[in-house]
Formats: sequence, structure tokens, C-alpha cells
Amino acid sequence: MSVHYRQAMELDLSRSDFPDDFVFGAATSSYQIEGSRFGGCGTSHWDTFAATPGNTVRSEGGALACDHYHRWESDLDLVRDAGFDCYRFSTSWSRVLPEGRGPANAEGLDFYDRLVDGMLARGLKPHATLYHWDLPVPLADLGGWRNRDIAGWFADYAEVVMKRIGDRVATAATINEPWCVAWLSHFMGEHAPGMRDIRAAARAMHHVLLAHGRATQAMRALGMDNLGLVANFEYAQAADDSAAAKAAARLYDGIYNRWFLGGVFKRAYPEDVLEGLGPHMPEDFENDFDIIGTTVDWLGINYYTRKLIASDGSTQFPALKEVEGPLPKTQMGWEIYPEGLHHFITWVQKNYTGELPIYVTENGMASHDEAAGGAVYDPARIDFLNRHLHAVRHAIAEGAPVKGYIVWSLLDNYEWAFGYEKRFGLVHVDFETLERTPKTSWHALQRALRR
Ligand code: IFM
Repeated sequence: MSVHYRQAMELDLSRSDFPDDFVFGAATSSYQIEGSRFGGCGTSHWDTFAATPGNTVRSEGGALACDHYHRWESDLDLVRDAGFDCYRFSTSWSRVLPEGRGPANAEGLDFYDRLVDGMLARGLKPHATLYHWDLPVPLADLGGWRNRDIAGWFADYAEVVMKRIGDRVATAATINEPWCVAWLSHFMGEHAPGMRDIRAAARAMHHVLLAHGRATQAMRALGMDNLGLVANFEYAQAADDSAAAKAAARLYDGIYNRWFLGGVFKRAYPEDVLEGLGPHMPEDFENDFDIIGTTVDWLGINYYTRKLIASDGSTQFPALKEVEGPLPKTQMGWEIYPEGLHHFITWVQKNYTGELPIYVTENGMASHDEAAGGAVYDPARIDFLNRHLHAVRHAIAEGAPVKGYIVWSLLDNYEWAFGYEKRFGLVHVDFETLERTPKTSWHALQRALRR
């Protein structure tokens, strides 16, 4: 191995470059890894969405996924052996409450009980998320996120889960990526339930936050703390110098980045977005801001990329389109832009969260990784992690209260509409044999965390 090769395989930061109480972790989500056909899990809207040809690559779904339901112990060993401090996982609403409401599936609750104890036994802090997109079909059939009642259903589910594991989790998040739950799924139609409807989207944009607020209150009532929301952010830049492109990028930023934070931290939605969504919002939505603005203890930032945005020339809201950018891209076709992570940490702190702790709850990249001779060589991921960790360190040096950095993802897994094609893992999964092989990025992180 040449010196150059070895250097390309190292992170140039180590644990000691971050504050003493800073945590490093890896993340997954229930539907993407567990296998939804096991353990009495109910049907989720991802099972039915995937079963409809054309919605996902090769109609792939999460029935087996990484079979984590049966392999969770060795998977947690991989988290521990990498030297991580925490593990971010989600509980499946369908596994816990197969009908979405009513009787709980004892096997499902037992599974998460064992999982949390398994983390603690390995010295890992459990970072739980209640909703990472596996909505039970009986609730989807009642209108899902379009139905205001979902706020109460979700709060009840939060209570059932946290009565069982809430005494042992280090942090609890309500919703993962409200933009995906609402906009990507109800306006863009790319995720379950695959709707393309402005009215459905407006309602989901509001109800997802109402559900967040109600669940936060339910967990507080159980005496829990360290409660948060995990939002995703994309750095929106005008594709050219035109006023139309600048306005389009600003609106994209409003829908993606300012809407959810506005609701939770300012108890108001951004005016520019309301201009389009206003006619479709639920009646008297303003009266819900006391619930939506329920105090949280931290904010999670998921960050992957930037987008170049232009006007699509139409008059139909939001009248914008994405334009391909010139930067190097990941397997997802997403530009690599670490400056965006620094931007969002400092922007969020300045405009919304102040001294509230921030976690980078997801960051990572997909690449075409292949196992050969028991190894998986992924230097691009090492470079990606390095550059984004520098961005985090830069923000901390400027005073941002960042408390942790969690890599997406522990394992190659089910990447939603892209099926099993896109590989985000630090650990390669052979989807024929389900064999796990730590990639060179996993080894590089292990060395960096030991240093
Ligand atoms: O795989 C997803 C995850 O479920 C949510 N955040 C983005 C990841 C990569 O697309």
C-alpha cells in the first residue's frame, strides 16, 4: 500500500478535536433495516406504496430489508466496535401498534426493549426517533397526515412506546424530516403515500408539526426530557443571477428550511410560503401554534446537499425547478457541499435555536460500494465525512452548541423509492446473503475515534 493510498484512507480529525461531551454515532431507521414481515409488525404505507409498480425501483420494499430484526445484536456490536458513543434508531409505529391505534403488539415492544438494553450493555447511548415514515396502513386509509386526528394518534403512540423505553433513552425525537413526511410525499409524490396535491400537502405540512407538539407534550407528561425534532435542510442557491431564480430559490428555502423551524421556534409560518399554501391550510391553523411551539430541548439537523433552483416559467405555485449543479456528486446525484452544513448550524442557531443544543443527526453519502476479497474500499465517503466534520468543527469554534455528529448510515439499507441500489452504509450489506462487511470508512472512523 503506498503512502498516498494510506493517507487517503484516514480522517484527519480525531475525537480530541471535539469537546469532551461531544458524541459520535451512527443512525438507521426501522423500516429501512428491520424487515417489516417479522414479529407481528402491521402493514405500513411503505409496504403498500412499494407494492404498486413504478413507485420504487424494481418495486422493492422493506419486508426483509437487512433482517436487523434477527441480527440486531451483531449490528449493535458493529456500532460499539467502531467506537461510537450513541446509536440513533427509530421505532416502527406499525410494529408497535399494527392498527395504528388500540392494542399494542407485545412482540414489537419487547423488541425495542431488548434493543435499548442491548445498546446500554454495549455502552451506547440510545437516541430514539418515533416516526421515520412507517405509517400504519389503517391510519393511512383514514387520510394519514391529511387528517388532523393524526396528532392525537401519534401522541398516543408516543406514550405507548415511551412508557416502555423512555426511562432508558438518552434523547427522543418525534418526527424525522417533516419536509419528507409532508412535501416530498404529498406534493412531489415521491414517497408514500405518493400524492401530488397542494391541498393534501398544506394539511400535512401543518399536521406533522401538530403531531410533533402533541407527542412532545405526551412525553413530557411521562417525565421525560431531552426531547427534540429532527429536520432536514438543503442549501438553496439561485441557479443564475435573474430575479426570477433568486425568488425561486428563496421560496424553495422557505418550503424546505424555514417552514418547520418557523412553526416550532417562532410560532408562525413564513409569509412567502403561506402566500401559496394559505388557501389550502386547515381552518384556524394559527390556533395550534401553542402546541406546535411546545418547548423542545434540542434540534437535530440532517444535511446532505445543496440545490440550484430556478423558476420553471409557470405561474403555478411554487413554480420552481432544480437545475443540475457543477460540483462532484454522490451516487444519489447530490452535490457535495460541506459549506452548507456550517451554514445551517450557524443560521439555525442565530435565527431560531439560540443556546439550545444542536445535533447533526444525519450526514453521509451513497456510493457504488462493492465487496471484494472481504473488503470494501470507499475513500470518497472518508473524504466526505472529513470535510463535513471540519464544517462542524468550524461552527463549534464560532460558538455553536453542537453536541454530536451522527453518520447516516450504519448499514447499506432500503433507500425508499430507490430500493436497495443506493449504498449509504459504513458497513456493506450483501442483499443476497445479508452478510455485513465494514467498509474502509468504518475502519477510518474507528481509528479516528480511538485517537
Ligand atoms: O435514507 C434517508 C433517511 O431515511 C432519511 N434521511 C436521508 C437518508 C438518505 O436519503
